[in-house]
Amino acid sequence: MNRFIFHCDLDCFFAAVEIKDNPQYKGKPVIIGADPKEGTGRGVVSTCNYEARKFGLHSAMPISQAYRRCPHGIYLRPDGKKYYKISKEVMDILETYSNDFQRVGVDEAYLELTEIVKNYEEAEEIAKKIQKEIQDKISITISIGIAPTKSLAKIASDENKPNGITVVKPEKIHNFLKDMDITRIPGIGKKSKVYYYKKGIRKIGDIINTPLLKMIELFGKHGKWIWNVANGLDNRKVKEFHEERKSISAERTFFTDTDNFNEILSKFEDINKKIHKSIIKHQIAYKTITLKIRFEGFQTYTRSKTLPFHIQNEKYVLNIILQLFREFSNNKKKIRLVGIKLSNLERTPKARQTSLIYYAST
Ligand code: TTP
Ligand code: MG
Repeated sequence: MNRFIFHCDLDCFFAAVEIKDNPQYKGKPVIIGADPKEGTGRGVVSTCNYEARKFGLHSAMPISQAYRRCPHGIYLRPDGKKYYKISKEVMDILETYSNDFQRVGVDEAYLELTEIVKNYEEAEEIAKKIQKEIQDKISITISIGIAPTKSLAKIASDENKPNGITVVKPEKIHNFLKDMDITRIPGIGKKSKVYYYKKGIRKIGDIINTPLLKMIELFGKHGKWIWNVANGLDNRKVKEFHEERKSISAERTFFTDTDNFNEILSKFEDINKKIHKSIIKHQIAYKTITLKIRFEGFQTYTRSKTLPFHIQNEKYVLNIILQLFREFSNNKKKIRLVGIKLSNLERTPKARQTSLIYYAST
């Protein structure tokens, strides 16, 4: 089945926000980063707009070097809070285009529209709508790559920046990739490139023309992965939270150590509510529930229960926590901190809203 995956990446993000807030900077080179101190400053460029890139400036370049190349540029310090707020506004818009949404960084996200559009033409129309909505509401531009896999969509969004849309149909993958330098594949940086270059692999076409077994023999697991990427074989799903995320947890320290059960119960309820807000928002289910408890004197214990399958049920978690807590009820010491952790996560819109009755016997 054909998949329609979008990778959306804002253009020169930090700089774009500053230009939107200060229209007088438009058309001038704008550099966000450390203070250049007229060429003697330390630190690096965070990002710069496309006008500044014409002078060879780029992210991570020493700010002193940037200043030498472009002394007439507008140099600004980054304002993380402001960028985070705008990032959230953009993500809130993107999220409305599909349930399969995954934010991957401050300015990039994947969307899967496989069940929403019928062909790449329709997909492109939606990409135009996304660009327009972000331009109209937030006044910044975004580039979008559309392809049958996540890795190809990411390569595509970078192809036609700024404000570009690049569509890679399955039958065009080979043509699209063959002349690109291998560093266009996410995960091949300046260091690993040297390794591939030495063996004569410079263009993505060289990967496509090398048999898979040869790639594995030469480069091991990583060789296999990039061979798959280059051949359009990457079946990773678009998830709502980072694949690396292993657990969701929260803990609270009491203002003064306590052995008052009602106080302890109310803390568990608070923590549980907080965690479930995020659990529900991101449609995550969990299998393992862990209680953490710290007594005065800092002895800390954890106790877990793993269920037979994934659930999403706030009341049930509280019951398990109280069950696990019973073991400590005779402890004479006062409690300093309590926490709850949910792990063994799975992203699922169908997270089972199980009833307590079902679990009454477990
Ligand atoms: P990127 O998406 O890599 O860069 P960009 O949005 O500025 O430019 P492009 O149009 O090529 O996408 O990173 C997003 C933001 O992250 C960027 O605006 C600033 C920040 N950043 C750094 O602070 N340091 C870095 O080295 C990089 C790469 C990014
Ligand atoms: Mg970007």
